[in-house]
Amino acid sequence: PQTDLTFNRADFPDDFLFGVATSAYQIEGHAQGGAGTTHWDSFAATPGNVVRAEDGARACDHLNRWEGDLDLIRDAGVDVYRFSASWARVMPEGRGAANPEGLDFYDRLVDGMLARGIKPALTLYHWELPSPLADLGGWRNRDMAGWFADYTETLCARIGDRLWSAAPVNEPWCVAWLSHFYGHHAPGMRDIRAAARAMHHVGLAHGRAIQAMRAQGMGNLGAVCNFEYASPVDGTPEAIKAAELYDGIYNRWFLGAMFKGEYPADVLEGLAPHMPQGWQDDMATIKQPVDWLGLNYYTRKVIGPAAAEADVDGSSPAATPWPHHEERPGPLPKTQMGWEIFPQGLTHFLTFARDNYTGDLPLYVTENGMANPDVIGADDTARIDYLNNHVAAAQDAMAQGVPLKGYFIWSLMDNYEWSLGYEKRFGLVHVDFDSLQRTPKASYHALARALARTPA
Ligand code: PNW
Repeated sequence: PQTDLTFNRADFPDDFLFGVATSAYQIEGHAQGGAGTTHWDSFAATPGNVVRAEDGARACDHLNRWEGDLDLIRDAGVDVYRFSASWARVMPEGRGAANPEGLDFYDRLVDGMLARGIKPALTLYHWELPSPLADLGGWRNRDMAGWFADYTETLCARIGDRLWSAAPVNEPWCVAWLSHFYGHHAPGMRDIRAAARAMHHVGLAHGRAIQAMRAQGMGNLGAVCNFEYASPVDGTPEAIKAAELYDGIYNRWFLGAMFKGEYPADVLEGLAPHMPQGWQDDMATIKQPVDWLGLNYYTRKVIGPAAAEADVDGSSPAATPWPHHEERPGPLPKTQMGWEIFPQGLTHFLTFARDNYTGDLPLYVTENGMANPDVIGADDTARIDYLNNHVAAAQDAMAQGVPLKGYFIWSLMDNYEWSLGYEKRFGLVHVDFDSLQRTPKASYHALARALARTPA
């Protein structure tokens, strides 16, 4: 194990950017500042959905501690901060009147970044859907695209002039599939029809938001998708087919829509009966020109065909009429999330995106990092190893000509890890969730040293 990061700024082109990432609901403290309730508040309150039914009501209290948090980003020598805004903080009902306190907060936050020499990279939607819109069907409802474009316009009218970059939706796969097919995230549905609709409407919302920001004259607009390498459990045709389908849903659906205006045929074959009427007419809107693609990458999954008789009570996706797959235990070392560590997957997806979808377009790794148990001080070597191995994997892709322009670590600080609550710690900075005190970990100090080493 290494106790220091093995890379330097000098190993990268002068304009290569290093960043850290967070999201609104995971850090801000959602019960404060006039934000409306979201589907994550109600999902978390329903027993069985979230570990210890924890929610984001207080989280890291970033709403009141943002200045110190921005100081931490600056002091690590980080170039760019990928943050998100909460729709329900900006528009408590999801539509109509804006919350002045919410707009003021993001306005101050952006100015605070600029004052510290940090580039602001906005994500408009990182999963906290205003409850009134969830009650109208949320992502199952086609009207979401228009409501999202209106929210985008309202927020960007206030802060769009000072952003370095903006992206509409964090990880469309999580918004659609993880939340409506697996039921692991709000709204916790397990329904192929809901999932298919969400898979389409979230893409449409992306396209409409890009159009809205272009109309305001904004530039450097991108898309942020997540990727998981799918390894078949064995060489049987069934396992290979299951892994290909997993790959199609996860890694090819949104890239196909956003960059080619078409869905992958192998996935569409199963989803077509569940798609909303007239979806074909939306493909031109989804395929908006963007200025960059962001890839979030953490792990691979070992995939096999599902056991035929699994979960006949209808309580799990295995019972839905869909040619599904099943996750199998993998042999590689794992993080605190139980996720296998597989850096080669990052090289794969960077070259895969370039070769099949994005060509010369700038790419960013917009999230990468690992959860490591709650230990402050020196014992953060697993995270340092993880970062070393993944940065090296990104450099492999660059050596193959991939136009990678930056790398963001998830996350600045420990935060609300969704259905796994506060126990999974992704932060470079430790947060004590009683006192809310921040303590930089060994990985934070290592990053500060790596970024201080300037190109000759
Ligand atoms: C990403 N999965 O989420 C998110 O963008 C972050 O908000 C999150 O904290 C981070 O990764 C770490 O989990 C994911 O179950 C959450 O496959 C879950 C999955 C994938 C991505």
